[in-house]
Amino acid sequence: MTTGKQYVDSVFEKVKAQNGHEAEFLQAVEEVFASLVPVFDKYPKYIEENLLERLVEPERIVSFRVPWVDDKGQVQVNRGFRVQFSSAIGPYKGGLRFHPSVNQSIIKFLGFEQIFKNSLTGQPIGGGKGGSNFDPKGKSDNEIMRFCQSFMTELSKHIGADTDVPAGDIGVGGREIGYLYGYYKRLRNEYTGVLTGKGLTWGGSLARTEATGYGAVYFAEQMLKARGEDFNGKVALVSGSGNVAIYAIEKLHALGAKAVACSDSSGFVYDPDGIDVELLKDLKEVKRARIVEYANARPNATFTAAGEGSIWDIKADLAFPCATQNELNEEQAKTLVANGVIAVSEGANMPSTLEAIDVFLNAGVSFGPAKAANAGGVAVSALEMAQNSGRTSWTFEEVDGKLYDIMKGIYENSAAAAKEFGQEGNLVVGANIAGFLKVAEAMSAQGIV
Ligand code: NDP
Ligand code: 2IT
Repeated sequence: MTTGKQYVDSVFEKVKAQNGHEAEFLQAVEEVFASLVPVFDKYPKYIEENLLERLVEPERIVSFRVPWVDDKGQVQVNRGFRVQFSSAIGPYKGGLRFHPSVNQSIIKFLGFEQIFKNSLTGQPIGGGKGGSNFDPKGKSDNEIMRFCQSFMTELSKHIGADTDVPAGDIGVGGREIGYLYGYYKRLRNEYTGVLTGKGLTWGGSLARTEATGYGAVYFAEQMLKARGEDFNGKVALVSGSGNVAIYAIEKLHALGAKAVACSDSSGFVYDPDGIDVELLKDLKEVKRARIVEYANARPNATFTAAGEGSIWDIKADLAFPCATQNELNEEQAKTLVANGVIAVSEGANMPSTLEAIDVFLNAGVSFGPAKAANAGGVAVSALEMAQNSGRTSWTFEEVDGKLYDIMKGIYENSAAAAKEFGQEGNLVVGANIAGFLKVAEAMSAQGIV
């Protein structure tokens, strides 16, 4: 009889052979696969159904040309993607990322993670992701609009409120969702919940903007509670200064912690008085400024340029990596541990390297993996879909209350799965298993598709 380990290893060998050049995708797959070995020992029928090899192959990948004209009249070309990874438990759901680093490996890793994350939310949403290597930095609003319209011209052929519902991610916020939505509506003559993260006057949900950051803090609150701790007086580091970081900082302050640092790709700021969230919002959401401007505006804040130091060198109790993948490595994890960090909650997708995760787990740090800790954003996206379908809208308190309950539920289910499969306290294993089981049951019931 094939053991769980033999099966998982053999599928991983095939995945490596076929996707050897996709480093980020392989990293995400390796972490999940390692967790699932005991699941296949317990449910050998999933081996017979070759469920893992089916799950790790995207149902569909669309890659397309995005031509657009810049303000100088020059023709530009970017590459667009949509990876429709798994529709086992609902329509494909996941964000769009606009960043020069975007390639098929990045979108596949994000889409793969999204399957398990979306399952963990308890909402009926499958996994997908998309984006482009377009760089929004320094572009005018008109250039952004023309790019979004060209991108949607092709994307519109593949999405739909019951098929695939994109949202934002790095480089895609309210402005971009607006341009994308307007163009979808024009092309289709349909007013439908085809995107989430919409504005409040045209079908958006209250608390969606805040959801990912707030959710990562609600998740951390559960981890702290399990150790008999709370946020009072705790010092936190939050990397990034975009959508996720800003609202993580806001909620940390509301719950009694003090976030003293944040960053962007140019460097980080340290503000011993606590990050001024209103100033940060004005600089990042309104002025689209660089983070050095924060330090220029605050008497005690300092700026350190990227490459001249790391945000993770600052002494703190809590760390919230909220910028991008692989932004926290083994050495930095060791520094955080040496400086007394007790909990890490991943607001970004795959921000910690596999080696960094091992450092945290071995040191007894409470570690909230991305697919659990940052699931609040997509969870509220699913609530936005529900409101759109019901042609209704809920209050901020109602949505925030549901978000809180969902994050608490994800923590509890992940902790319970870890315990059941012999890895108590390991939320990486717990989240992977809990997310997988629901998808596996659905796939098994639906036959070989
Ligand atoms: P934003 O575009 O709003 O902000 C991204 C932030 O991360 C910016 O401060 C950006 O700095 C920084 N950043 C991006 N790429 C890099 C890089 N290569 N090196 C250093 N810094 C970088 O994105 P979000 O806040 O929405 O997303 C942040 C993370 O959270 C991503 O991993 C995303 O996938 C994840 N996430 C987002 C959700 C959402 O609802 N928005 C939901 C769940 C996860 P700069 O401006 O200099 O590029
Ligand atoms: O990574 C993510 O979960 C997101 N970028 C949010 C996806 C969504 O559909 O709201």
